[in-house]
Amino acid sequence: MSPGPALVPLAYSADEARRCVGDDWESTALSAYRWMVLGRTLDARMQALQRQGRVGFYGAATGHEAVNVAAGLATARDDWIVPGLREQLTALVRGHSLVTYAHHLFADDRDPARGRNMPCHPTAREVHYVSMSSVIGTQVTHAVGLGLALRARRDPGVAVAFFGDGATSSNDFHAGLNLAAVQGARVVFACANNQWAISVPVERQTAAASLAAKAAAYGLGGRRVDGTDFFATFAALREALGAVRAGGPPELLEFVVYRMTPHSSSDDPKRYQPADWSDRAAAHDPVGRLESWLAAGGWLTDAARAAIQSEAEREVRAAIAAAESAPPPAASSLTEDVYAAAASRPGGR
Ligand SMILES: Cc1ncc(C[n+]2csc(CCOP(=O)(O)OP(=O)(O)O)c2C)c(N)n1
Ligand SMILES: [Mg+2]
Repeated sequence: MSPGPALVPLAYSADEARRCVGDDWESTALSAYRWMVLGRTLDARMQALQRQGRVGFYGAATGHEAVNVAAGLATARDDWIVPGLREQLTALVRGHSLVTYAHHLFADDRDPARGRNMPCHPTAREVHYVSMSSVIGTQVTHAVGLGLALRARRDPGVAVAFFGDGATSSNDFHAGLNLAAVQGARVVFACANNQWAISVPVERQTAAASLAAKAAAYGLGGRRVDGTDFFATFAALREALGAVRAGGPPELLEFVVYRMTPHSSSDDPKRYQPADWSDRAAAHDPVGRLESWLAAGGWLTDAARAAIQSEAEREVRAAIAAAESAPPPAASSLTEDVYAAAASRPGGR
């Protein structure tokens, strides 16, 4: 086998890392790396389980880990995550339990949605992680409504609306950015541009020079950020969140990432991606980039790296075992959580 392409290195001095992340940059970067390894491990395992028929559906976020972890670490408890299709790791970083997430993936009786929602569409109320909608773009306007409510209630939280490059062609993207700008919603728009909307490459999604450039049409600021660079991503999110929290206008951040897996377990990218795509994506692997930066600086030894990897595998295995031992929702529970109480019917049959 060929060794594969060289990683594009992260070129930060320790001082620059401190400027991006803060005085605790070393522990934050290590913690980010741990979470990124967990996300990567979870994706690999779940894609395999889907192929074995043990979970019904899975959408990996492989390649998006730096954005998802930075969002988990840069947001505050009061903030809200309104996800696109791939931000489950953000919910975990914000404190959602991996075991509960596994119950959701197995659609069992301990799934908070009790198997009613499609697997890989979690909701995590306790960490302000709104249920994912597969209907592309609709969450953008939901987040704007949330951001208006936060402002009206003088709530310190900020809503972070995630969406993909494909969603920038949806009506809701345009309506959402316009409304948020005009009304001053407390929202940060975070576009994870993984360069594909299933089989449609981003070049066919827009003729604009960037997705960030679209912000100008609504009178907003837009920034294009390397979403495979944890430091740049964290700094951009922290700055945007701080500015909106301080009463500034909404902002659009475009995180350029590389989708490293099929769109979902129902997709076969060999039918449409160019042959060199996976090599290009591998060169921008966010986990590998942070890992080699940490190793080169002496902050991550081989032994620590191996320990982090095996701990992630242990955690994922334990969560799967817990989920596989839980019963499915009883058929008789089908209308529970739908009606407030079973209505007694006067003169009913
Ligand atoms: C309104 C709507 N149209 C089409 C689809 C089918 N669909 C599911 S995912 C997807 C592509 C989404 O691409 P993008 O926004 O870039 O997000 P990514 O999957 O790359 O994270 C499409 C077209 C849908 N779910 N909703
Ligand atoms: Mg996309």
